[in-house]
Amino acid sequence: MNTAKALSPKIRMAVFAFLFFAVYSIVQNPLAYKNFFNIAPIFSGISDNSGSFTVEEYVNGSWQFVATEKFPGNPYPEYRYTSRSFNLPKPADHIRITNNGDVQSAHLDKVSFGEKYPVSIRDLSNGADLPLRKFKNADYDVVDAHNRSIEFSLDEKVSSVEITGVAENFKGAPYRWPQTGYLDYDIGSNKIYTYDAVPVSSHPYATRYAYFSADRNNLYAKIDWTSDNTLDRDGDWAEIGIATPSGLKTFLIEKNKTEWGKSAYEYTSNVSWQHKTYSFAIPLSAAGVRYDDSIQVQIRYYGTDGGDSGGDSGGDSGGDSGGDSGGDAGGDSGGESGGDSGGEAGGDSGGAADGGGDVGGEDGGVTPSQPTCTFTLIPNSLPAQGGNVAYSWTTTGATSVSIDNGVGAVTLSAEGTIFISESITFTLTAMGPGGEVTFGVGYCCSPSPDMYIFFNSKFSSF
Ligand SMILES: [Ca+2]
Ligand SMILES: [Ca+2]
Repeated sequence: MNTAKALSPKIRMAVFAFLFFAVYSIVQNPLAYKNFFNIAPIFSGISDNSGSFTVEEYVNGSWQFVATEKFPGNPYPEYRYTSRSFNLPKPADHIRITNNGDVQSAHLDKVSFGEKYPVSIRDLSNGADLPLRKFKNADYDVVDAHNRSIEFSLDEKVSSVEITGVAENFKGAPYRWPQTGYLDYDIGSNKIYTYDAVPVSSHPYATRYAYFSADRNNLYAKIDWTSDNTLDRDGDWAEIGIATPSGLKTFLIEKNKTEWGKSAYEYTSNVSWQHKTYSFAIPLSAAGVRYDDSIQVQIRYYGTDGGDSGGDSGGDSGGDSGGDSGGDAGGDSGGESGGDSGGEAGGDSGGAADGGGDVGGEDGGVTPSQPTCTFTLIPNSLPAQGGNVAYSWTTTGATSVSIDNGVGAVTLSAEGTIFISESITFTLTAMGPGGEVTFGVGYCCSPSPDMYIFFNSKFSSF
């Protein structure tokens, strides 16, 4: 089984399910524990965290193999990507660089040919011409190269190519801003918040900004997530949680959830590279708050740009903003695919479980509520040799809960501990009258030396 397959969303969810099952099983039946570890090696391929690019050149009427090399990500504060030079056996004016999907993510930052520049760069997977400027500098302004062949055409022959990029599996957990507690906001004021957590994934480190404002109808928030320089087709999302007397209300934006705003992949004045932004417009009535109220807010973010939730939290810089946070929603989200399982889970804190959180707030009245699933794994990272993990899951609106890959039904909620010693993901599906939700989470990607919690689905409980 190749790594890409092992890490496809379905499989990740499936593995996640295993974890829960395993934990549950240990409590209920020691034999199941054995079964769990009999299954676990299926996913051992995940531990090889870096993927490769293959270079080919067009000579004598056909494509000729030049080399295949790994392009691992580097730890902060190093430059996050890898640079490699390749000599072409024969001078050529067409060069092709391919990632074969051997990992979850691959990006190219710079491709150069000595002093010569390509006249066109084409993504052969869809025939699209790619912007030449993105390849000129190693500046984190990147193009998605995952499972793609990209062809570089020059108007004269060259004898070498230098590639700067990264191919790797996802790492890191969703960010929580602030790490604990809330941001304080007076509805109607213009306020800027900043956040400075270092990505665990190989995304560039940069201060993130959130601009809050409001009018009599809506709360506006533009989140400038400067560190997410990747336009990932699946999995990028941002969520705002507002503390209210009746509990935390959450508002999620991702590809198929645009009720509360839109995402964009754009340039802003805060960093030089293209990156993700999210523009929220949340009706005050939907949040159950009023103009002039003082509220408390949290922000969640995941964009394959993932954090170590044990890290530092962002500060509340509290400046007055110019109020540009209005509804200037960008429009990249049309290019992102769904992968929306609707699942919810608690995050990095033990008390996160709050299965009742309703993301949408679109109460249909007569139709039963979609089930929700909340679960927690603690801690957020494990040493390479593994460690004990506390798990728990709860569901609401579910009449049955199952874990796939032949595991079958489990209880509607459970908790316990389990020893994890390798990268693994678990998937749980909760079914009820209102539908079904699936959620996956696990530990993944242990290049050196730790494993980090990996989520393949958003969670809406704070
Ligand atoms: Ca670049
Ligand atoms: Ca991203």
